Amino acid sequence: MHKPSKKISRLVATTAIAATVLAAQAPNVLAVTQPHPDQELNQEAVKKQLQVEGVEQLENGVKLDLSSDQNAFIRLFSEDMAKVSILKEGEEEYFSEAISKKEWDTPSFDVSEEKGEITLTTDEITIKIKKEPFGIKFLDKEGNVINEDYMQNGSGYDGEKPYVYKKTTEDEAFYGFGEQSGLEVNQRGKSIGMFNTDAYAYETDTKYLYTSIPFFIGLKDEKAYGMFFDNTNRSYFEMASESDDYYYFYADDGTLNYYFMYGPEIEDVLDRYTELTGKMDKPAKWTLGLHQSKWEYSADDIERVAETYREKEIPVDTMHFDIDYMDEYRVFTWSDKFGDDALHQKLDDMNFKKITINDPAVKKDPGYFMYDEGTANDYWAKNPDGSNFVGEVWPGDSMFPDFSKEEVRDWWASKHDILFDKGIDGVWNDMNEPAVFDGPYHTMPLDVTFGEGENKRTHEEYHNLYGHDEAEATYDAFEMYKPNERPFVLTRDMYAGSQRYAALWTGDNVSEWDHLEMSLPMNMNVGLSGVPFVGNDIGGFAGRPDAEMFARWIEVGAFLPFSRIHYDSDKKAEGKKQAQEPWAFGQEVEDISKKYIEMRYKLMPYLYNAFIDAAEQGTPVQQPLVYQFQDDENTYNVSDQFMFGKAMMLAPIVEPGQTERDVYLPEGETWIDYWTGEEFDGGQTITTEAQLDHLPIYVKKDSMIPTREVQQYTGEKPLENLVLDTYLDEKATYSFYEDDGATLDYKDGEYNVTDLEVKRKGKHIEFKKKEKATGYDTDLESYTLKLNGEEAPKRVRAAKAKYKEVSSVEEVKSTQESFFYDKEEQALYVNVPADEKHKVKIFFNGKKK
Ligand code: MIG
Repeated sequence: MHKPSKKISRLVATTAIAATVLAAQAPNVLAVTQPHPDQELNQEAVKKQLQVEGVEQLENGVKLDLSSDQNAFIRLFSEDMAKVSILKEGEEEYFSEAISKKEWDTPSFDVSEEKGEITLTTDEITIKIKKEPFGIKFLDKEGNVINEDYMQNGSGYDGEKPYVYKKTTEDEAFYGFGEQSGLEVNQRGKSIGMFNTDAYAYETDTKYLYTSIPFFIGLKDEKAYGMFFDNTNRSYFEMASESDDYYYFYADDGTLNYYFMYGPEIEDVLDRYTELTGKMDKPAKWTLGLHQSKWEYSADDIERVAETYREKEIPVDTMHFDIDYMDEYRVFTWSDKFGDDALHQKLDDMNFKKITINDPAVKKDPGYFMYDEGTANDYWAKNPDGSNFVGEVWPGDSMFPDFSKEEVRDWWASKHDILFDKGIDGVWNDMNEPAVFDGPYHTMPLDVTFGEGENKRTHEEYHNLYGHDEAEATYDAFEMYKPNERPFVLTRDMYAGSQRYAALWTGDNVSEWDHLEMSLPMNMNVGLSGVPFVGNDIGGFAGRPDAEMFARWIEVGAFLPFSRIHYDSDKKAEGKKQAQEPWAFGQEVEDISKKYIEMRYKLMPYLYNAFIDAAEQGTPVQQPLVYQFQDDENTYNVSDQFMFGKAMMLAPIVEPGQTERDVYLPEGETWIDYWTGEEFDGGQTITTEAQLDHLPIYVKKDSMIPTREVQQYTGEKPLENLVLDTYLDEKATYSFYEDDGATLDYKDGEYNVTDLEVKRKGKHIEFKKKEKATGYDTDLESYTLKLNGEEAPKRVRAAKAKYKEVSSVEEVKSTQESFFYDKEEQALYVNVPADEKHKVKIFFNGKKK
């Protein structure tokens, strides 16, 4: 397999030192924490194999009587997805909170049995179940084996631990697994653990991070399948880490059940997985703008930073309020300065959106309404003896809401008017591992309990769901108080399915080069785990970047799905007072920041549409190359390049002192250097220069990228002119979605979809559009078709109407039925009225290009 060469001086040692220094300064609260030691499987136990002793056909699959008093249920949820459950006597089939769709229409299928093998066949997959020993094989309709049990060990329980062994071969790649450290996108060879952990200043080899998504994609022979191990306990994935012949996954406890879904396209796997676990909502547009944040901004700082953005005309939408806004860290309270209406008014007047952090822990403080109400109603997590669990977090001794109870979630949601009444637009959930400073391994003891009666669960089982349920409660607050607004919840902790409620930021990263590098594969794998809305603290949270690092980071940061500059309090920054706003590093870096942030705002229609795909099909916004190019094996291990939406590929510099890098251009496309217009064939590695202000970007030929004029904040100006930045070979198309970007009115059909097409037809080029949905009252007056790399035209017309030639880009945008040819740029601009009924034809002098 090809791997683009890298000249890396990895700063692992430096990061380790930085983390230790930072941790040493405030040992109790900031130590890099790890959960209790990993539990391993007993190798003797997993050799014991199960036998099938009886078969019963079910409405949607089969039930098998297994030896050792176990039962297996293999159910078909669709023609390409099956759920496998292996249960001990008396246990019921299980759905965790991850699952948003439980009822599926059973696909038509056949069952047969011969030669000790049971076969289930749908139109898309075949499942073969071997009876002695018990083992499962999934095949595609051509009979290729897609995935099969590793028969030496198979699947079952080692005591309380459910496990599954699968066969693999050296060429199989693995992606997904939620939020993972490391510099590689392909997770093959790794030992992965899932136990939500407050991992302040984590490193490239930290095993446990904040979020657990026990889902992955296997890719072999260019065919992809998904595997979702729905078990909320701490789980482990040994991905060919011990042998190239097998991988296995298991959990500390709980039931054995997994979903297998077949692609063969990665795209289809994700679409199906997010049908099962839910898709993200269409986001409010403002959430896609830039966010600015710092722990320990004073109220004055917030105002001053907001003003400076506007003065310097660097686009930004949102200021974040970190924990200091509260009255001594009591959740749902405001301290005088931060609660001052004048501050909120000023921010509102400058058209800022505002997000407040919120922590789960409630100060143990009789007389404080949250404590009193929660105590009176019995809302807290409990010790095994039934008393309330108390643990230390920011407010000191605290209680932990039992978010597993609907009643508690409703109560929590109902308190958000305290934030919303100040005009807060979004809520940021932190510390929801939950982090407990004085608890074992920085969280609660595993025997703390949640729920009651039948629903009672230990912390051990519930741990990875705590953040998920808090996110749901927060999401519910929007439904309660802002019923026609699109919610925005940002969370640090997720389980599978949390994308239904929240966006994810990847916690307390560090201002180190390898963190910038690591952010790429990390986000790409989060995206391949059903969570498109992800970002990392730009510039790094812990520590402080230097000018070069910040410049390179903002170049990537401007293209993150969730784009926020956020940094640690000065106390912990090793004495450095270096600030992390775009202007804090001198003029050059300010200019670079502005250039790329403006580019994000220009690309807003394209970015918003990428998010529409995310909401409708589970499509990641920041994609690894393999997502679109799974037929090109050379993409499988490319970890430092990514697709930003469908058409743009970014190859950032993520190492110090570098001014050039190698770029792999996937096969099957022609690639255009976004800055120079130079064309390259796909299927090769090129070397490109990249001075400090230069982010290498390549566009797929035959693509159309909708852009608009820059705004200082989203919603500053109506979208009246849409520029279709087009790179044409034969035919470029775009299906443009538009709605108000803020409310839920799209659910009542208030949206537009316009299919746009530009086609080369011999000596002329034709532009046409077709309205597919017209429910939204658009402000759009015209399209500016920008054709890159074309000759000067002879004439442009639509039916009988002749478009007139004008002499500048400004003029072409302000007139209609006009065109302008920019000789230097070799770009042709044609302004087409939005209500143009006819095809627009562009004629050239010369021969067909
Ligand atoms: O124990 O609220 O990850 O973004 O600034 C630290 C203060 C608590 C951790 C979050 C970080 C936030 C910080 N929080």
